[in-house]
Parts: sequence; structure tokens; C-alpha cells
Amino acid sequence: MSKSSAAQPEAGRPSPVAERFACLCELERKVLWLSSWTIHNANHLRPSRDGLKVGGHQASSASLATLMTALYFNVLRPQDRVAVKPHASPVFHAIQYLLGRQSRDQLERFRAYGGAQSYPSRTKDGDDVDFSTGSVGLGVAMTTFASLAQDYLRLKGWAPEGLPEGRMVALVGDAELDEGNVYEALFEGWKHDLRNVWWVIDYNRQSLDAVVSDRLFGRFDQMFTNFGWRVVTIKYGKRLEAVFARPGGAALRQWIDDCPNSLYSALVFKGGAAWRKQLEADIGAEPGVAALLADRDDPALAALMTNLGGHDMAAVLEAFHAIEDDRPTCFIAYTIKGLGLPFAGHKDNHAGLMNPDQMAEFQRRNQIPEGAEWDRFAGLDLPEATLRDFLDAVPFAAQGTRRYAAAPVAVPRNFPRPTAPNSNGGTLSTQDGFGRIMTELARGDGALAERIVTTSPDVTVSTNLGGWVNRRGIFDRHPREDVFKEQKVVSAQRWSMSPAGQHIELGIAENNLFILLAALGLSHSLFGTRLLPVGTLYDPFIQRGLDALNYACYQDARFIVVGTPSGITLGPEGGAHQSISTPLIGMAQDGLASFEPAYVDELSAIMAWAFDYMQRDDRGPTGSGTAWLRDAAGGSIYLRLSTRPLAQPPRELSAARAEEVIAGGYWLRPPAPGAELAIVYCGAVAAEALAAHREILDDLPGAGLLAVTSADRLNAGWHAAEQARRSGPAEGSRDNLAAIERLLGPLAPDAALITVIDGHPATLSWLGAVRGHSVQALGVEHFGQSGDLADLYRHYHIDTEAILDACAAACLSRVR
Ligand SMILES: Cc1ncc(C[n+]2csc(CCOP(=O)(O)OP(=O)(O)O)c2C)c(N)n1
Ligand SMILES: [Mg+2]
Repeated sequence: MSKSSAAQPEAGRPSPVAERFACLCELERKVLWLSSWTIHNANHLRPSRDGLKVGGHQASSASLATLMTALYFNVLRPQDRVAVKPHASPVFHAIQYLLGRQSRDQLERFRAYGGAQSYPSRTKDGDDVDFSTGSVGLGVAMTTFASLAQDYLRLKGWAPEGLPEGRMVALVGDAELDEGNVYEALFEGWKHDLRNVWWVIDYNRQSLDAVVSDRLFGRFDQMFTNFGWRVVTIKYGKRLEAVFARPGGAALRQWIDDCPNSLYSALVFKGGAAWRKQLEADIGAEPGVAALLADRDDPALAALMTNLGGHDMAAVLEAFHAIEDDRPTCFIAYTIKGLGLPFAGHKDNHAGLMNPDQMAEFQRRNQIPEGAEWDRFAGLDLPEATLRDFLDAVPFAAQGTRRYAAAPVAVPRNFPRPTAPNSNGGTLSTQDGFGRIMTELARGDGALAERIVTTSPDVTVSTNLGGWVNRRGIFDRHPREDVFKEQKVVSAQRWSMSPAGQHIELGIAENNLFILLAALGLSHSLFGTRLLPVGTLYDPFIQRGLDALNYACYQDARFIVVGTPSGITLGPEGGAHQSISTPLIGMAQDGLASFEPAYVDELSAIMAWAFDYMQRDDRGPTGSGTAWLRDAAGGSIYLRLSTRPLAQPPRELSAARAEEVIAGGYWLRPPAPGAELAIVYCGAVAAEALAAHREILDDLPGAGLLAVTSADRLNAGWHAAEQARRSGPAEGSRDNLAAIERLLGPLAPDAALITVIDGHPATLSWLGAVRGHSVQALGVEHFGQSGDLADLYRHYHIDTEAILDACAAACLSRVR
């Protein structure tokens, strides 16, 4: 529809433009009806078995009905991608239903098991959600990083043929702008010369609890402009604007502009008589105002005063269609929370639901016959055929599914296996090993290295990605030379920037790291081209970006995140930088397989597996073997690494041993059958575990030493095996033992396990439950502090002495 889309139908047969406009207005009504009805049905008509409120947001949905109708049925193109304000999910599903892409059954089961989701979900909804939303602010930022991912592909010439550049659109609740991550994304977007992003702010001036501050919003124009965005304010509807041009109109406009948010909302709720009283009192004496008020009865006055831009189809279309370039644009669309519903404007309406009487009245006003509530065309004033033709021609729906797939990139057999250089005295840390693996990959010219894209929030060099970046360069829309290199300043870092670069350097904002990983990690699905993202950060700061990490996993984005350095093993850096709970985060985070290897050959095996695992997508039935671990479906990977150099074991990792490393653990020193004790370690404390094990052998020659490379996968495998056995005899065969059950099998039934990790001891203490062994669990439970390893390990009881003490205690309690 062109800019003249606002044209009114002509007398006689309407022009095609006018007819499309009329269809949009009718569908807007339908969208409001269906979204309200879907929520009503879930709360009032579906039988409740548990007495819990079902919920859903009728007011928040109403707020976006016009804007989303305009976008989805007219403005958007198939290549555009949208993050929908979470609590407008019913509007999204209603639109998909009208487009024939959502079933009635799903709507009827809104918020029920297997039905349409409360908040749009890429993984759980079947109607082509582009970006999941739910945790406010994250979907907004996602559009920025999706655009950056799109640029990354297009500037490398990797976009699939025939797939045009799309706009990344966020439908933003105004209270979402309180979330700091939105500004982190705004900053980062500016640095990367962001293009093709629209943020459409649903400016209803209400949040969950309250009406938002008046003074705040005046700041937004300026702020977006400062970051190079275009700001388009859609404040008044066409009817209000027409009145402004008449006598008394200027005074009315001024009154609206000066009106505090709370008063405006309260008057919206109270309706026509209240508007009249207030306006008469405030501006009744201004020339022309009395006549202006007298010309309208109360309902007409209320309709005029609520004719804000975001609810005026013509104003909205005009604003959207006026944008033809790719400059990032923020639309501030004035709306009313709950417009058209009985609680419009009420400050407590966030979770408000129409009661059955109110719904009956709403149904009557919408001319929906009883029994025709789910009918796509009931109650509309245009012929069904006209509306069907219109829907069939909606540009956004012109192509089928907008989910793409990309062939996996093979992992080469000769995956880098760095060895400890003699200069290091034969020692190597896992972080150093990671850097060496990446540098070696960078030297090659394989497809895998081509598709790897790295990123880090200002800790690229200190997480050992420097070697990779030196060879692969920094990604930038514009080629830029490294000035230090040009000036012949000696530096180990050569940071040339160009569209060919393969590292995206971020400012220090961990939310941005994880949302960028989410966007890059969905590139195969969003843009049809496979990327293999690897992000690094200091391990403790995973917690800083944790919700964004969860968000990335929830959307099934695929990436490797490297948390390094970690734990108190960081030594002198001190407590603020020493992670304690990250191993538990790694275990508990769905969609993320976590590893903490001690040795670099283990790391190499894990990374080779990880690049394959992150590309898997087999959703077939789960059953036996590694299907327990969802290994066929794939996922993302978290590597918890360390800067502590360790003597590397003199060995060539066999394929079988590599498999054990991937499964989560292996006997570094196997126990004798029936052994009474085993030391179990994870990560950088391998040296202490080895030393303690050597000493204990004098007294307990059969004691074993178990290396845990992934407490997460051992634990997941055990739970999955238990579940499988509970599911039936076929699954419960002996062959279905989990890796950890097999590993602990040779120990005596009453053996003791001494577990040790530089992290929370609960990471390993569950091992005792697998076969009923007793456990002495060593680890870090309190904030770290500065010190060298000898002092710190002693203080936190994870040194050799502490392990031996625990062994002694375990033996004593066996004797007793
Ligand atoms: C991170 C996060 N914190 C809190 C919430 C709970 N919550 C849901 S909606 C909402 C307020 C939303 O207001 P706004 O974005 O203005 O949307 P509106 O309902 O007004 O359209 C809050 C606090 C959430 N979903 N996510
Ligand atoms: Mg709001």
C-alpha cells in the first residue's frame, strides 16, 4: 500500500487502495476480538483442574492490535523478522490464525499443555515465531544483533540467492525501555553502524504496576537521535488532527500535549462525560472549544480523545510506508492500554480480564453470533470473499515457511591437537590450549574455519583469542587499517578490520555477548547460512549475562561459550573475579552441554565434538543409547577453562578415551575391582587429585582416580537412564546403564568417593547417589580472595592435604 493508503473509499465501487484499507480496518477489529476471546476462553470457558489462574493480557494485546495488523497484513515482507512484545502473544497468534498458519485448536489451548504459548516461542509455537520473547528487553536487543548477523553474512556474499535483506523489527512495550540491556544494545548497534532495524514502541504510558513517568519520555527522542536513529512519533490519529485544524483545535492539542500520563489514562477509563468535564474546566473558555465539545455526544468525544496515532490505521500506515531506507528507526506510537475494552486506561489493567458479562457485551458490539466466536469472518462488515482475497495476497505470507536450514559443515579429522611446548616446561593450561586450537584452525583454509565467527566483550586478548583474530581479522562494515601497525608500533595484536573479518569485537556488556551469540547461532534458521559462533568471557561474568544466555538457549541458538579463567584458580585476581557457581549453572542450563576438562587433549576432543554437536538437529524419537542425552538433537556448549598450567599426560588420546571424555568422565587411574575408595576430580585441581591419589595408594592400592570432564553430561546421562528404566522394561535393560553407572560399577558397594572441584561442591556430590556410595565433597562455597594457589587451595580445602584428610575421614567412617 502506498503513502496514499489513507484514502477513503470513493462513492460507488471502492478503489483497490481504499478496499485494502477497509480490509485492514476490519481485520484490526477481528484481531482485537480474537486475541481477547482466546484469553477469555482460556480463563473462563476451559475447565480448570487446579484452581490456578490461567492469565493472559487482554489490555496489552489491545494496545498493539492496530500496529500489528498494519505490520503483518500490509507492511512486512517475508524476509522481515519480528520480536513481538511478549504479552501481545495472543495478537500474534490471532494474526497467524487469520493467515491460515495457526489452528483453532492451538488457540483454544492457549496457555494449556501443547497449545499456543503465553509468550511467542520459536521452539514451542508452531506458527513461525521469529524471535522468542518473554523476559522483557531481550527481544528488543535481539533485533539489533540479528541485523548484525544479517550484515555479517551479506557482506561476505553468503546470503542465499533470492533472499532479500530483511528488516529486524521489535514491537516494544514502553516499560521495556527500563531494561538496561536495551541501551547496551543501542550503544553496540551504533558502533557497528546498525542498519535495517525498526523499534516500534507501544507507548501506552503504562507498565505492569503503574503509569510511567511523564518526564522520562521526553528524553527518548534525543537519545535515539544521538545514536543515529531516525525517530518517528505517531502521536495523533487522523480524526484528532482534523479537529486540531478547526477552531478550538489548537487549544485542544496543547491541552493533550500538556496532560500528565496519569490523568490521560484515568480519563480514558472514565469515558466521555469525564473528558467533557475536564476539558470544560481546563480549556472551556478558549475560543472554539465550547463548540467543539458541543458538536459531540459523550461516546463521540471519548472516541475522539482516544484517537491516538498508534490506533489510527491511516496514521500508522503512513508512518511505516514513509520509511524507504535502511536507517535504524524508532517509532514512538501513542497507544492506549486496553483500548476498546472496559478497562482501557485503568492503571491496574495489566492482568485485567473481562468478566463474562463484559465479554458478552464486547461480543454483541462485535456482532459475533453465539457459536461463531472462532469464525475468521463473523461480525465483519465486508464480504467474506473480499477479505479472503485480501488475506491471500498479504505480502508477508506470500512464501511458505520462513524457517531455513543449512547443511552442516564437516569437522576435519585432523582437528588441532596442540601439545605443551618445551618452553613451558611441558605444561599447558586449558585456556592456552583453547587459544592454540583456535590459532591453528585460523591457519588452515577449511570450511570449518571459514564459518567460525568469534566474539568477546572486550576480553578477546585475555581469553587467548588474539592469535585467531590476528589471522582472521575483525569484522567491520568498512575496511579499516590497524593504525598501530601502520605506525610501526610493535604489538602482538594485529587488528585489521574489514567485512571479511571473522571476529566481532563487543564492548564490555555480557548481555550483548549472549544475545549476539543467539543471533549468530540462529543464522542457519533465520538466514539460511550456517555460522559457528564462539564467544569468550571471564567465567564469573556468565552470571552478568545469565538471562541472556538462557534466552539464547531457549531459542535453540547454537554456539560455544568459553568461560575463562574460572574459579579461585585465578589466584591473585581476587574474589570479585573468581567464579563459584558456574559449574552448577552449566549443569542446570537447558540446551547447554558443559565441560570442564583438565588437559588440552581432552579439550581438543571436546571442541571437535562440539563443532559437530552444535550443528545437529535430529528431532527423532528418543529411545536408547545416547538418545538419552538428546545427542542427536544437538545444542550449545559451555567450556569452563583455566589459566593454570598443568603437566600434560604423556598419551595419545584414543578414540574410545575421547568418547569417554565427551560422555563426561574416565578412570585416569582405574580402581581395582571392589576398591573401597576413589578420588574424583574435575578441572584444574587435577594436580592435587593426582598427588593425593599417589599417596593414598600406599594404604589403599586399589583406589581409583576418576577424571570428570563434564559433570553435566554424566548427570544428564544418569537422570536420562533412570527415566528410561522407569519408562519400561525394554528401556530398562542392562545395556541402558548410564556412563557414570558403568564407571562406578567396579567399586565396592560401600566404597567412598572423595570429590574435588574448584567450584561449588554440589557439582560432584550427587555422584554418591548413583550407586549409594558415601561422599566427601570438596569445593568452594565462599567468596574467593587474592592469593597464590598454595594459600588459596589450602584455605578453601581443595589442596592435596584436604583431599587426603577427606580420604582419611572416609576410611574412618567405613571402619566405624
Ligand atoms: C525481565 C522481566 N521482568 C519482569 C517481567 C514481568 N512483566 C511482564 S510485562 C511487564 C510490564 C510491561 O509493560 P510494557 O512493556 O509497557 O507493556 P504493556 O503491558 O504496557 O503493553 C512486566 C514488568 C518480565 N516479563 N520480564
Ligand atoms: Mg506499557
